[in-house]
Formats: sequence, structure tokens, C-alpha cells
Amino acid sequence: MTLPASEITPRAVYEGRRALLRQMAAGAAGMALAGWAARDALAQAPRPGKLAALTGARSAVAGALTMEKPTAYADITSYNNFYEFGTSKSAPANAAGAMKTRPWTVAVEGEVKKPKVFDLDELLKLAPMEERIYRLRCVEGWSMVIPWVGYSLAELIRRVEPTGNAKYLEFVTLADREHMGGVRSGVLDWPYVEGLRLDEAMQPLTLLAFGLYGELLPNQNGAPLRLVVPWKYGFKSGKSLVKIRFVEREPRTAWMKAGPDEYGFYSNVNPNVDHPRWSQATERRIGEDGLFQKKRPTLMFNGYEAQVGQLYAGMDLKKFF
Ligand SMILES: Nc1nc2c(c(=O)[nH]1)N[C@H]1C(S)=C(S)[C@@H](COP(=O)(O)O)O[C@H]1N2
Ligand SMILES: [Mo]
Repeated sequence: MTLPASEITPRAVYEGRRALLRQMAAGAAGMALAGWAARDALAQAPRPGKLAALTGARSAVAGALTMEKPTAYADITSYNNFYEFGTSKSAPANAAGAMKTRPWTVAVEGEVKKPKVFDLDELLKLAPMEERIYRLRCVEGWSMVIPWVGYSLAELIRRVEPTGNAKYLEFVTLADREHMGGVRSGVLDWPYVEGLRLDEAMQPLTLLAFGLYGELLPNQNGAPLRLVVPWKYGFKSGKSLVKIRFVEREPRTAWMKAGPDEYGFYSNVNPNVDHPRWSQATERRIGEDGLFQKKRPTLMFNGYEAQVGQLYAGMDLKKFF
């Protein structure tokens, strides 16, 4: 389960308090206190008890512990986008049980000095697990707050030593026709491919996630490991990763192939750049739905502007959407 307060390492507590003080100094004192209380409640909440425990110390990475109340486990694990299992929100929870998540390997290749096929067990031990509480904003206009367990993708990147030609990373996810009904359909050009610029991939918030709510990832959320890039629309966070390629040129992603005018390479959350077919200015928080529930304003870079804004300095974000 998530570490009870009594077992959190003194350093984690110290770092957490410092993060809190920084947030309070930033003028969010009331919200910060509410958020802190929510996280303490989370830490004491019983494990969902569905899957094996995978705990992490609270992250000290700047911005890694959002102040907002985590979405209920039942919502996070029953309202999903995972088109390999179908396009409805309930299809992944119903069908992803068929996916075999062991044995599992991830091939890391391309422009690196030390290419390697990593076994899942090796990846689970590669770096200390951390709890990160991130907002996830889907391009469709809804959001959740998810307590992930994992470590920065940078930990893995450093170990394979990118060459000077490595400018981008391409992420390839599982496409198993036998166990994934959606892969037999033509809804996307499989496998699901996503990409990041190397500096985006190295940003410490970019997470390789293996769990949520203190347990291994449920299949429908991308077991056994997935990417989470909290300042970008949810589709950039590929599930069930099998390959990471370091490349020189910007990868063509599955969504860019499907709708080049609608889905750009960057896909940073941006309330000022509308999707061609709908506004991106507000969002519906899953679990808060109700007749009189107000939508929430969508935040620039999904609220992570202080951490990631400088990655895009001087870029026209309407052009590089
Ligand atoms: N392989 C794969 N990864 C994927 C998707 C997908 O269809 N296939 N959907 C994306 C989208 S659109 C979103 S919003 C998030 C949803 O993650 P969640 O179901 O864990 O909330 O996963 C992303 N990763
Ligand atoms: Mo999404």
C-alpha cells in the first residue's frame, strides 16, 4: 500500500514539506492545505486490494505532487482510452484482462551507445519508485487526478547513453492481434506510436509508470509499464510500451497519421489553442459530473507551466500544436 505517514522516510517528508512551502509561497496556501490533507487521506486509504502492491516514496521532483484531490480508483480503472481494446470507455476494463503482461521486455534502441532489451523485472529495479500525483487531461475534454507509481524516464535514458544524433524518442506500444480486438480493426494504424523531443523526455516530470494507487497498473491503464507526460494531452502517454527508439527526426505518431490537422506532434495542453472541432478552454473532471457541476478551466501546460514552459521558449504554440 501507499506508505503510511509513520513509514515515510524523513527525507521524503522533508522534501514534501519544502514542496508545500514553495506552493504556499506561490500564493496557493488554502488550496495547498486542502491538497495536503487530501494526500494524507490518500496515504492512509486502504489499498484497493486488487493487484500486487507497488509503493513509492513521495516524489521530490518539482511539480510532481499536484494539490488536487485524486480521482477515485474505480473511475480511473473503468473509464479508459485504450483503442487496442475498442473505442468505448468501458471496453478496456472489460477486455484488457486478456493481455499477457509477463514475460515482458522493452527494447531500447537506435541512437544510443548502449542499446539493450530490458526485462520487466530489471526495469522494476532500475531506480527507486516514487509516488507522483498528476493531472491527466484528455484531448476529448475530461480530466482525472491519478496517483502514479514509477520513476523519471530520464533514469532509463541516462543508462543507455544517447548519441549526439538522438534528437527524439519514438515510443511503440503492444499490438497483439490475438488478444487485442481493436488491433484487428482499422481505427488506427497499429502499432500505437508516440514521440517526444529528447529534452521533453529528459524533463524529470516525464514518468515511466508501473503502478497507481500503490499497486501494479491494471491492464486497462497500460500494464505493465506506460509513459505519463502530464503537461501534454493524454494520448501522448502511450500504454503497454514494448520499444523505445532514439531517432534523429521527428517521429510520425499514430494520431498524426490519423488526423494531421487535429493532432500535432507537441500536443501540449493549451486552453488558447482549440481543437478544430471543439474548444479546449475548459474540462470536465471525472467524478464531479452532475447537472449543476461547473466545468474547470483548463490550465496552460495542464498546470505545469513553471516546470516545462521554458522547453518551448520562442515557439509559436499555435503552429507547433
Ligand atoms: N497504447 C495506447 N496508449 C494510449 C491510448 C491508446 O488508445 N493506446 N490512449 C491514450 C489516451 S487518448 C488517453 S486519454 C490515456 C488514458 O489513460 P488512462 O486510461 O490510464 O486514464 O491513454 C493514452 N495512451
Ligand atoms: Mo485521450
